[in-house]
Amino acid sequence: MEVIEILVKPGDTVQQEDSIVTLEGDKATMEVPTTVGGVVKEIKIKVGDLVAEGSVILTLEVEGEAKAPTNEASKEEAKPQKPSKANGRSTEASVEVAAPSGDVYASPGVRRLAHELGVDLRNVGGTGPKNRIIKQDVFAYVKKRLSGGGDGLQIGPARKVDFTKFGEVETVPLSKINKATAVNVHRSWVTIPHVTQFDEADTTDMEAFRQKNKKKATDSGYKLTPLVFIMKAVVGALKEVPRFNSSLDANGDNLIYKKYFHLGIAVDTPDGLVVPVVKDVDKKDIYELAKELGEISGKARDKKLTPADMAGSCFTISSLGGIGGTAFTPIVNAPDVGILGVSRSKVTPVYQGDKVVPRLMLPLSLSYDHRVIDGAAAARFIVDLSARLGDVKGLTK
Ligand code: CAO
Repeated sequence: MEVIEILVKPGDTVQQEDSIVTLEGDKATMEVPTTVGGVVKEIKIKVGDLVAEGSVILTLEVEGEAKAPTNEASKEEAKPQKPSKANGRSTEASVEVAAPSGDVYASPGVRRLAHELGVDLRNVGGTGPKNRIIKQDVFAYVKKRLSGGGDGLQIGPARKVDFTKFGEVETVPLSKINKATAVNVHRSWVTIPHVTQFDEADTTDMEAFRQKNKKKATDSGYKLTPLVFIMKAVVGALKEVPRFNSSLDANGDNLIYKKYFHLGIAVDTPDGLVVPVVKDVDKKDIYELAKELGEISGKARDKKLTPADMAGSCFTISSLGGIGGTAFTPIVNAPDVGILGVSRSKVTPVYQGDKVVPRLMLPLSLSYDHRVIDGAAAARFIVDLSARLGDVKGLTK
């Protein structure tokens, strides 16, 4: 902060809270008040000087014992200097007045009030002279917070637009499923800090196995798709990184680790997205899973899923691989803490040593709740998952 004006001179008498100097920082100009009254003895700075928090600005002769730091932002004790008995005062002392923190522009009284109320003044807008924060600003801030208002979540109402002004339209009511999805994804989106980690798994061997064995499934009336291999691989990764198989309790104080492996599977239906749950995936082989997946996705499309069919997921898979796309950022299906997005696999030239070979690479997008999962754990999870998808023997034994 640069000193741009000195408002007092030696010999002046100042009262507590009188401005003594004007400083200019990056964002604002601030008048620095003195926290004690007295007679200005010596000015320690000049216009153009750069000062930091705690720099001594001037010394004051004060009546009585100098005891407190003269500015709250300076945490150093002001030391009495050469007490004298001049002017008939019983005790006199000198104190140093120091520069405050440049972050906020507020008097010591306001800082004290904010401290007592637990308010971070950096979040409070100042309405006093030169944007100085005054007591009313602190009270207004507290009132707003108590009434549920927060700076970050203050979203204005949706704008009403008359689309017919621009062309022909058709209005169709949202389905119940659409509305329920909207509530759930919105809640997750605003309450969960999401991060998405990407990777690619080499599924060449897995696809060879699938092609060789898919007739076995179709003969029995169901389809063997990559998804069931992915489900098995996810269970392996959940066992390897158990934090992904947990949920935060309602208070956010505890993590609940699950010892079962139930996977939510996002299913696209004409009425919208539903997420039935395949239970105990660890105990079923790929053919059993393929059969069950066929049954629950059929039930979903026929609107026959019960609430019990959709309860109890540990982790969710959203597969868009049958449709296309290279990657996406799925929204965590709370109270799960992770969700795997699967996109369409593609034959890709891959270096193996010095050779470039065609490999079938499967894109994976892992979104997670960053309150629970650290980036390193997520990277470990996706690396483990990719390795499992590259080892078809491990998935089918
Ligand atoms: N890469 C390449 N091909 C893939 C693939 C992938 N990742 N995933 C599936 N395929 C293929 C399948 O093998 C199948 O081809 P074949 O018949 O030749 O074997 C074809 O694509 C269609 O598969 P599918 O979609 O019918 O079956 P599935 O087991 O992959 O998926 C289900 C089942 C229910 C998950 C899926 O039908 C569905 O609804 N997906 C949409 C989920 C969704 O909407 N997610 C978004 C939610 S918002 O996050």
